Amino acid sequence: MNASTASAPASVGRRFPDGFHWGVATSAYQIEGAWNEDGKGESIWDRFAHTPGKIKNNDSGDVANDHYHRYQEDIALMKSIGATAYRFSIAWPRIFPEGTGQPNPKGIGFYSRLVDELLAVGIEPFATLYHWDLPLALQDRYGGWQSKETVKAFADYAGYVAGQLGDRVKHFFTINEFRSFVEAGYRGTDVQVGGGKTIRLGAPPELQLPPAELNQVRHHAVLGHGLAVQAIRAHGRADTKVGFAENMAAAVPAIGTPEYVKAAETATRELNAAFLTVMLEGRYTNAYLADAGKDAPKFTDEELTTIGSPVDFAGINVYRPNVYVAPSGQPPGYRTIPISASHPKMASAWHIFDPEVMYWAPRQVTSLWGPKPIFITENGCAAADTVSGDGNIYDSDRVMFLRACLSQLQRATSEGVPVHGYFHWSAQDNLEWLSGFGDRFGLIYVDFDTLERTPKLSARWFREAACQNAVV
Ligand code: GBH
Repeated sequence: MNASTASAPASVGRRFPDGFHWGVATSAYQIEGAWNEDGKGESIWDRFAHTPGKIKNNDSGDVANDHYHRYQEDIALMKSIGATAYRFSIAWPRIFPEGTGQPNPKGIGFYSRLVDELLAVGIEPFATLYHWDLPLALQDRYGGWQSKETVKAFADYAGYVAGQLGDRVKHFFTINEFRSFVEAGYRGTDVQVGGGKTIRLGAPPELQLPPAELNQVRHHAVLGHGLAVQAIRAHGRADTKVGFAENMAAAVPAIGTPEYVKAAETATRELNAAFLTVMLEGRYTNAYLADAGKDAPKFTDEELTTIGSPVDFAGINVYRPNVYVAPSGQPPGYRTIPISASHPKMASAWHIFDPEVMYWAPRQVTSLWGPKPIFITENGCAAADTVSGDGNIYDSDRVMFLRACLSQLQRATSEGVPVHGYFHWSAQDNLEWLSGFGDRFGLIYVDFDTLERTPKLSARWFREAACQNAVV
């Protein structure tokens, strides 16, 4: 090796396309606190968290990161770690405390100030309209997403927000993780964690619906998305862009040959039939309808057209492979391979580790549904972060995870897969739903006694990568 090669930056040749967004992501309930301030209504998560025993250590989002009061400090921190984009969510019950009716000016006022502050420091705002904190009134009155009343209320709320913020927010995500909130809230999800073991995830409203009713809730969720797309287009501006942020079930080919790759694409299309696939195709797959039989959702052609309303981009949250796939001569043309008991994992029980999913997931979205812009709306991991004697948090496992995942994402962009940005989950440690404050996902460490924030080693990595627009 000559001197000039030895001193060349390691990132040469591993760059992302020009204009790539380096973002961080959060959600309202997980960081804001101020759960009953400035006229905010109660959400299903407020009620759930206030019920003893539901969340680990009885933690709640009552105060959380107190971001509602510290948003300026938090934006300055994001800037300091190199973020050029920020994906936040809007708490529906701040805007419409009862889900419908008169908007609460103080609610929209908070997000308006947040957006102004982001733009002032040069961070591009990306807003998610639904990250699971449904107004409790809609749950109590209509059974939440079991009813089309909730679907309609969501579209009205989405249109209102687009009208208020559309002059400054150019990218809206309708709903975060259809698959997660529907399956955990209305079915009670079993997740494969390797070695044939499963864990059960839950969420409000904690229902275990029979198949026909469950399929109807799934249908209402994507219908809500479609109506919201239309409402956002009607009330936004000419340059408003809209899409979804879905936790797609990702099928990874066990071996990288054309037969396996094809089988994995087929699997991804079918495993996402009720959510991603119907939103991008405007139809349910034949296999989905045949499998559901008499329990298939009730729908009209017009509803399918609404669900398939053209989006400007596809947002995908990518954490883990859901299945490994091999080809099969029998329908459906693929078979799934069990995940080994000793498969590498990150700290969360569900978090099977395989960075290749960051290559296959966006590639499959492109090969199955054509070259539309893609955002990785979430990727990240929990880690056992501790503050060391010198005050630093050396999260070397998260750095490993980031470098591995972004190497695979860069592989995808270098082959022409149109990924326009990456949002790390999360900007800061926050309320990890049922796991409370124990599962830390942040680039920035939060001491939940003092609320002091400290960037971790991974934040340093992120800043370098963002600055060089490359894997470092
Ligand atoms: C995301 O999903 C959320 O959007 C975010 O709020 C959360 O804090 C973050 O991830 C970290 O957990 O998807 O089939 O592999 C949250 C919950 C949904 C992640 C279910 C684990 C396991 C089943 N998740 N998932 S699967």
